[in-house]
Amino acid sequence: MTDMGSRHRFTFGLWTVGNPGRDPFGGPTRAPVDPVESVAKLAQLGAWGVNLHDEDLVPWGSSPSERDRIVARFKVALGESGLDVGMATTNLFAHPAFKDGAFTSNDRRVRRAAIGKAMRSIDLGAELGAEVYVFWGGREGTESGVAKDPRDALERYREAIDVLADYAVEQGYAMRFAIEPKPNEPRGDNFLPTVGHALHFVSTLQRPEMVGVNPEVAHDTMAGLSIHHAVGQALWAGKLFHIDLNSQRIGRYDQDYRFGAEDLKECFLLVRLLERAGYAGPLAFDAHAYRNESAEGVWEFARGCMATYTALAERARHFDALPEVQEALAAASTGELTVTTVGGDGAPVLKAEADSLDALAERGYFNERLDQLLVEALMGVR
Ligand code: GLT
Ligand code: MN
Ligand code: MN
Repeated sequence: MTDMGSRHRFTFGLWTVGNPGRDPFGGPTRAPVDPVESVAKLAQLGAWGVNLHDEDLVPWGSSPSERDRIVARFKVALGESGLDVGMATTNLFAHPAFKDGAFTSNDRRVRRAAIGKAMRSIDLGAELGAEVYVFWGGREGTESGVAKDPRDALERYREAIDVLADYAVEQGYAMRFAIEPKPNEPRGDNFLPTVGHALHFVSTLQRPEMVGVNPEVAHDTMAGLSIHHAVGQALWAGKLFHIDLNSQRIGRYDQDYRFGAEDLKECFLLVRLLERAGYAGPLAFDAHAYRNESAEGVWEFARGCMATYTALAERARHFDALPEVQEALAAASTGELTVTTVGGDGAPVLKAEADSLDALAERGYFNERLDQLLVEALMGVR
């Protein structure tokens, strides 16, 4: 925990440490937390910054003067604590008008109001210095698939992001956008359910260079997918602009547990990948404390997220420095995957090499040894 916060830019959403423990079966179990208190507490714990929805800071229905007073007070808190704002986003899911979607609502008036709300929120993000602006399509989706042709919905989604990207550029804001995929919840089926869907969507935009993705561990895990592979593809595409870290069991509701609370092996692979890739963007914890925790447990949760990431980064460095791991990686031919396959050879040469398949089938890849080394390094017994 010694270098916590010095090298890694850890951030927490105001909605994460401020989560009052409400769930579909019961009301809050914790009192609301003042964002100013969250900022002070997170700074003490070694975080680098905070993230927010418009409504996490400025309650819906506030007058313009109340808004200005709240934002001014929050800026003072940021200044005093030394925390930055990593990412900002718009709440396009809580208001009942968004029950059929925001950018993809069938009602054109709702779509226009949603774009207007996002514009106001982008102004707030810019005022607070957010470097990334996230779009999580909370209510963009369906329960009854017959009600929306997905092609029309995606066209309207694309139109909204194009308009908002133009808006941000016209205002001279430096922020980049990141699309956050999720397979389901709160809708029966969400649009842009996976990192792959989002990456393709970005390639259809008018300003594709300005828009990347914000993968979340829990969201790919809900669908039974590998977050390690999803983030790998986002990095490979040059599109990892932001990341939401937490934990989740496959096939459950959106659990948003403390990072590392589940599937430590996948967390290890993810952290090792981020560290080796030199990812320098914010490391956002989008999770919350268990519902049975009191206020004190919230800060234990926050400390745990950062401690686990830091420890996994250390374990990853340790793992790669072990001579037996280097030997096992060589035995698995891991490095050979970086060598170009064809290397200028023509079709006759490649066709002739098809005859070598029977002989090639005999080799082993020694993955058992390699994977056991990973498990032992992770357990700290090696
Ligand atoms: C909400 C959601 C998250 C998103 C947040 C941004 S809000 O908590 O479950 O995954 O990142 O809108
Ligand atoms: Mn998230
Ligand atoms: Mn989530």
